Amino acid sequence: MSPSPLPLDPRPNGALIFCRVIDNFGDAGVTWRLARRFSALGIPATLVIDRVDVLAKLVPELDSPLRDFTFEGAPLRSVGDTAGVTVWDWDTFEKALAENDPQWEAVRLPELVFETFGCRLPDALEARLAEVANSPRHLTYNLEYLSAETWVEDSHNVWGLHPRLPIKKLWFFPGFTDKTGGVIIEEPLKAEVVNCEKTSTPEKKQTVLRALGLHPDGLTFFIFTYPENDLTALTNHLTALSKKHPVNVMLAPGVAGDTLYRHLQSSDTLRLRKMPFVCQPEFDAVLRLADIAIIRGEDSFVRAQLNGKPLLWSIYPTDDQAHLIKLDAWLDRLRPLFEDEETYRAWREVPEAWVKGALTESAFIRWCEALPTWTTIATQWQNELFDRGDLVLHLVARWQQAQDEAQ
Ligand code: TRH
Repeated sequence: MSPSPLPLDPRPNGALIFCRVIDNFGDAGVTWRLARRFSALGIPATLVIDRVDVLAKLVPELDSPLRDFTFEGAPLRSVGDTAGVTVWDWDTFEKALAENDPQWEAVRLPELVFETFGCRLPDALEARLAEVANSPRHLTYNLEYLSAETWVEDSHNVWGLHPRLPIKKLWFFPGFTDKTGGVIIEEPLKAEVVNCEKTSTPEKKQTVLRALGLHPDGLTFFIFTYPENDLTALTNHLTALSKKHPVNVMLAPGVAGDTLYRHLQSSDTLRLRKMPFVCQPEFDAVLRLADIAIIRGEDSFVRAQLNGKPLLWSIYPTDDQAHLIKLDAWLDRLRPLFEDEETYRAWREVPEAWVKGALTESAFIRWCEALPTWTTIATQWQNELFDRGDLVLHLVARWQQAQDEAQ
């Protein structure tokens, strides 16, 4: 994929994105971001999701009386900075489609369709896709989970056939190399990051930290993690660190955040702040305020990297231990940024130990004290991600390529 900015003409006439929420916020978070990005590029986006209630946590506009319309059979239109994205409840959409409801006709079959994370498209939609199977203007993607593993490059941009119908789906993998689709990078984010670098001063940061009740010169953590992580050890290590340096901890809402809050509340050396659940653009701003992110999932993990933050990745633990392989693959990807093996080892041992529940106090404190080095690496990595380009522009470029091939 070309890392250069891509012209948007010709442009697809719309994107229809399907999402089933497995658990947590990741599926909703990624597909919402995807829809917003299409919309911002002037490509009307529709998100069909089976858990509007989960999405509503990320999009407070959905958590309004308007939301009821979803359950009465009408599409729910979003407002504010979400303008342009139409959200449908999955069952309502499927019913409207199967019954040939005029509301469905209002949506029409846009030229880009997304099955995300193997969620399976509704049968009635696949029947419609079969009707346009010979039109190069229609492209159906199967957008997969993010992984830094090497096999992803071979599976990216590969066609898959439908077992019964004459339709093809293009497997598209987000990723960290030029042979993958990259990650979602909004234009405003890049502008905000550059602006923050240009205009941020220690005094401005101190003012914000003070306003939040935090130490103006504290080493500031943002923590969004899982209850499965070793929160007792983290409590002890943060407390020990705060006896040597001023420490601030901003806690994301949730079970792990509540537990850490209870544990850390009694510390008189550390400043603590429970954060509210904020919308996605504000989530970036919170990350930028932090010096270190202890971050989970897939989308938050990417945001910490795009905002140039050193991080400990609380990758979602799975019983088959596949998460350790995924973590290793990501840690491997950053090796070229380090000048020598010793520094690289010192960096990588801490995220590995954190996920395995084996992080010692001394290793944690050493790692935090080496923060300037990790920040330099995180900034280089951030620039590499920016240079590799935005996933949505790559998706559009692939559709444009299909138009060229058809001529
Ligand atoms: O919620 P998650 O843990 O989701 C994860 C991932 O999807 C993972 O791949 C999956 O296997 C697992 O669930 C089951 O973490 P994630 O992916 O970071 O999603 C959180 C979303 O919530 C992300 O879009 C950022 C957003 N968010 C906000 O917008 N504001 C907030 O205040 C917070 C805390 C999160």
